Order: sequence, then C-alpha cells, then structure tokens
Amino acid sequence: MFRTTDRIVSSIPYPITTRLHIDDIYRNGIIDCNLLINFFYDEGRLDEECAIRILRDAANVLRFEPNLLRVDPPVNICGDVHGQFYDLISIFKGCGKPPDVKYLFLGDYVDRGYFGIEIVLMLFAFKIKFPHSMYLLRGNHESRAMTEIISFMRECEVKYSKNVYDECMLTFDCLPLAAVVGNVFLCVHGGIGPHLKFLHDINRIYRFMEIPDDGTFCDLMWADPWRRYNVDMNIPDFMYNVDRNISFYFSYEACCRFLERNNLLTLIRAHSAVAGGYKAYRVTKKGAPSVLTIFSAPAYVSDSDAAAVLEFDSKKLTAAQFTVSPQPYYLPNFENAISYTLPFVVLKISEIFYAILKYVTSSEVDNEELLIEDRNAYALRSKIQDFGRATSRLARQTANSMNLMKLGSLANVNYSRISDFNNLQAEFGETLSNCADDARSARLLETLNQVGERWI
Ligand SMILES: [Mn+2]
Repeated sequence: MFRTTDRIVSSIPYPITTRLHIDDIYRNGIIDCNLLINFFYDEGRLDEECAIRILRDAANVLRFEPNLLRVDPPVNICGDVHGQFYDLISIFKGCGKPPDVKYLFLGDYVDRGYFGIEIVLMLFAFKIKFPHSMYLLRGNHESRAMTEIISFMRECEVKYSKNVYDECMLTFDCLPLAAVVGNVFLCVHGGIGPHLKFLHDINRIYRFMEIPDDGTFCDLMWADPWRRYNVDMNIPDFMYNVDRNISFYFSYEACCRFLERNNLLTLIRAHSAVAGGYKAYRVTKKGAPSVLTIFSAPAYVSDSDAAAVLEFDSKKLTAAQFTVSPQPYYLPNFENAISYTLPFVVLKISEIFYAILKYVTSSEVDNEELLIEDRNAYALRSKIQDFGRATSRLARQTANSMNLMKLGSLANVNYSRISDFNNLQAEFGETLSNCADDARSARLLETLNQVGERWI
C-alpha cells in the first residue's frame, strides 16, 4: 500500500541536507576537489563561510593572472556551460579532469541552467588547487547586469545568500579576458571590436570591474561574427550588433586582417549556441578557419542539441561532441513546491465551498423570513467570495513571476522577426503592466522597448 511518506522513486537517494564546512573541504589547507564534485553531484551545499573562502581564494589566484593568458597545448577548450553542472561532469568523465588534463573555459558559467553556483565553486576549486591545469576566462554572463535579470542571482539567494552572490561578483571581476593558445589561437568569449589592433592592447585594459557597455573589454565579451559572415564581402569591418543591442558584429575581412596583424591562425570563441556544439567559419588564406565557435551546453535550445569540447594537442584540433545528461529537477525560477501549488490548491478548495453553499441564493437572503442559519450561510458565502478574489490575485501574481522569469531569459536572445516582438508584447505586456513597481520588470520593460524600437 502506498503511503504519502514513501519515496516515489526509491532508487534515487534523498538530496544531502548537511552543509560542509571549511574543515571538510580544506584538508591541511589543501582543497579536496573530488569530495566537492561528489558532494555537489548529490545536491549538497556548503556553509556560507566555506563558499566565501573558495570564492576569495580563487580571486586571489585569478587577480594575479594577466588579462591575456598564454596557454600551452595540450588543452581542452570549452565554450558556454550556463549552469549545466551535470553536463560539465560528463565532460570531465569523457575527457578527464585536472590535473591530468588541462582546460581552458571561455566563460558563461552561470545563468539559465540551475546549477551555476555548483559550477562556479567547482571550477574555482580546481583553479585554486591546479592553477596551471585550469584556465578560466570571463564571459558576458559573469556580470551583475546579466545575473540580476537572468537567474544566477536568484539561484545564489535560494541556495546560499546575497553575501555569496556579492562575493561571486567580486571574483568574476578578477577573471582574465582572453588567452593565446599555442601561439596560434586567440580564445575569447565573444569576439573582436574596432579598437583592438594588437594582442598587447588587451593587456592595457583595466579589468577589475563590472563589464563596461562599450570599448574593447565589452567587445571581447559580447561581439559576434556578422550574421552572413561566410558570404558578405566588402562590407564595413564592424557594424553595431542589433541582436545583442551592445557591441559589434565583425566581418570576415576584419577578422582576417586582425589574425594576420597578430600572426594568429584562428579566433576561437563561444557565446553562440551552434548546432552540434561547434562551427567553423570561412577559411583564411592560410587555409585555417578564421573563426571557430565552441558551445558546451547541450540541449540548450532543443533537447536533442549536442554540445562540444575542442581538444588541441598542438598538432590537431578535434571536437568531442556530447549530449545532455539527466539532472535533478527544479521548479521554474527556484519556486518552492508549497508556494508554487498554493494558488491551485486554494482555488480548488474555494470551488468546493462554493458548491456546498450553492443552495443559498440572494433572493433567499432578501426574504425576511429567512432562517437565521441561512443568514450565517450567506455571510460565509460572501467571505468565500472575497477569499476567491484574493486567491485569483495570488494565482495571477505567480503567473506574473513566471512570465518575468521567461522574459528575463529572452532578454538577450536574437529577435530576428517582427512577429517575435508582437508575440512578446502579447504574451508579456500584461505581466509588465501588472508589475510596474517591480524594479526587475522595469528593467525588462526597458529591454522590451529597445527591442521594439529596432523593429517598429
Ligand atoms: Mn555569452
């Protein structure tokens, strides 16, 4: 017989509920990465002091690295992982992990996926313990502006605290901006911009801050190859990036000139979800792809999407593809099950009350000979009606908060057709006007309007 206290899928263990302390993770002052991985895999969390210790120790390693790293092969290069911890684990299972294998990550560790904090703490633990086997660059999502409107800030607040979030941001400010691999590849998260001429220009940037809205720092994080990169020739070198509403598109010719000027083969970047996890663009005169996009978050757009890791052994560059792994389920926007289902439950209960009290009509109430019990019933009914109204308001608020989250995740995707914008307005217009006081929705409204300005 089934009891409500039984676990429905008994083969899956309960998530760990105890939090690890500094002493559990740091044995004799040395961080235990494998313990951390296994613990996070079972959904364990650290106490605040321990999380902050890892973040600060990582910042103290990262801040002494130059803006432009020099990384020797063999090395595995990964693109966006976006909070998909269980997929990152499958990369380590398939390709090995530090210190046996060296990694260069091109940023966008957090947002969208629900395990960003686990990724950040694990990668930083590797950075602390094996600083020359784990190289981490900054992506456009390693910023306050993005994590506030997408999901990482909320994730930190749910699993840890605002302090841990703030500390993450300070550590993100220390991440280097680019890497030259084997003297032939320039690796960045986004791309190149009009003010970047030589590699040494990158080292002149002051990086210990929130990502700025323009300039080379911004372009390294945000730029994209032009939409018709492989076909359009004799176009401007750089054009304003209307898909991102920030930074530039760079053309094939601009990229080739940059590579030649700096004696490089290929620009390797992440930042765009591409089919199969990697995409090679039009080749240079030397016969190498001018740009290579690498994306390491599988099932990002649709469930069947593969992702990839680039393996470079100094002679050969190969792409290892992989597909999505199962992961624990979270309700949208980290909502808890009680507040998520409450509006529904309350609605159903008030419907039951309605049905019970249906026999009392208003004409009966007006009847002077009405029994005293019926008058009480009428009073009760009007109370339930009030209750019902409050309930539907609660349900609407929940729907609004879901919509805000959806809109947040749309705020930086490509709006390529005017119908997309019309749909957005139809779907979210009411939500935004309902939440006019919410700072987050004000910001999203601004984004939506900017999108509108472009197309209307
Ligand atoms: Mn990105």
